[in-house]
Amino acid sequence: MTRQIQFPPDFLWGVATSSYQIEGAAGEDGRGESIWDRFSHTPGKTSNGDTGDVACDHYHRYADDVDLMAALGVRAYRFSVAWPRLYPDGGTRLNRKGLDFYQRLVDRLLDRGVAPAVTLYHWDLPQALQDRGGWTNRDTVARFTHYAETLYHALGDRVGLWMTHNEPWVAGFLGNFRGVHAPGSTDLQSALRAIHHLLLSHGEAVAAYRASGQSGQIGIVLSLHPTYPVNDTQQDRAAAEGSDGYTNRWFLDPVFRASYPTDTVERFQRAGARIDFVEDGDLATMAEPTDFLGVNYYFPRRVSASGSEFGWKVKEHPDPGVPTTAIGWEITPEGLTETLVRLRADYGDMPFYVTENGAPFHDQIDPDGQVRDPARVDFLRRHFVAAQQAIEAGIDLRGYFVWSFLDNFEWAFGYTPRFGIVYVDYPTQRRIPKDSFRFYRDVIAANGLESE
Ligand code: IFM
Repeated sequence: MTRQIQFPPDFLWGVATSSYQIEGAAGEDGRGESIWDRFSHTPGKTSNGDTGDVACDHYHRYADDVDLMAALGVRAYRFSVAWPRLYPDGGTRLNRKGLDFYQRLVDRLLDRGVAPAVTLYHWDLPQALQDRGGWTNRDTVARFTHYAETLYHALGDRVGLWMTHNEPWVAGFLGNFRGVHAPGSTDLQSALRAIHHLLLSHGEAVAAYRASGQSGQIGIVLSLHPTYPVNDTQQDRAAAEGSDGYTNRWFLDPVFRASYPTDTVERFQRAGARIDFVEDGDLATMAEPTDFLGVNYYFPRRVSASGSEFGWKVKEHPDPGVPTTAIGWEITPEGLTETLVRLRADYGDMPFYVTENGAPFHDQIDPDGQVRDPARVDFLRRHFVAAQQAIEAGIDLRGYFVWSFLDNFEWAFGYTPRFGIVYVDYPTQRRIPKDSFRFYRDVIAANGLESE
């Protein structure tokens, strides 16, 4: 039996991207080098040696891209600003041409009836700052606040939705501990220090937004994963709790409780780390009140006890028969509902946005020129239903941003995984809306969908 499900009348349907993944124009108009330029140009760091030098050439094609968003009917577009376009050497010398690009983009969006939603940091730190220690250097916090203030001043009259950081777990742990993202270091102590400064800069940037007198909303975006024990044993349940501390609570607790989770602190200390970077007042700053939480949801983690560094092991491959995306991520829409319900239970009632959700599949152009992506349509349909179930459970979910508008540079995976609802033919830069684009357009137009 099917039934029509509806979303609240002012639900903010959107799409999301980030600067380094789509803009290209890496050396244009005075843009400085970012840590992702350096990392992707280092042999062996990305699939096929792919870089963001050209990406989707959005820097030049933004006007047409915005027109396509308007045709989709989205009410908002979440994009990030490339810090090294504004401050090429990471200091205080503003590169006007870099800022002008975002002025043009915001104007175009508003002209086409799409609300801009700005992420301040989606991982492209100026390399000049990395040369001075990057996020492990406390001074980067002040540099970030200054950069944020420039944007509030320049765009604050037209941008009503701001996000300080995107997924500090990825920037912090994948970039500084696992070494698979920029800047590529592999030291737990550096990662914890970097994360502390990322979260501190979040709090400082929120305070600076309030001080700017702007009346929009500001929050942070976290990548959150429900963690399940592989077996229902005491050991695996403890392992899942440990992994939850590492993945989720290490970020949620500082932002919403002004503390680091004690059990996770102890685990990191047992692995040799020192929590010696917290200064007086830091925890209060990190918990500066925000207007919403942005949730990026992709997949759950299944965890078992092991003798590894922290005492747990995340299952790398789902069991045979469990549906996955093209890069092996388990597809579990109910994990989204569960995440939102858990957040309210543990951190209180607050407005939420799903700031990213989407999936990579092996898309191709059919002989008739169309791109058919039924797996993505099904993925989105089931996750929209999961979001609506959260709303039915009383969660204050305000909007949903599909990742991603365009196929783009998927970091260490390069261009092979395609996440877009618009196919990008990289040799020609032609945009081809996929079936999922039309499906999403219809959902937005109806402000709902049919569910089984
Ligand atoms: O492409 C990334 C994005 O930059 C951050 N969130 C997850 C996406 C898919 O991996």
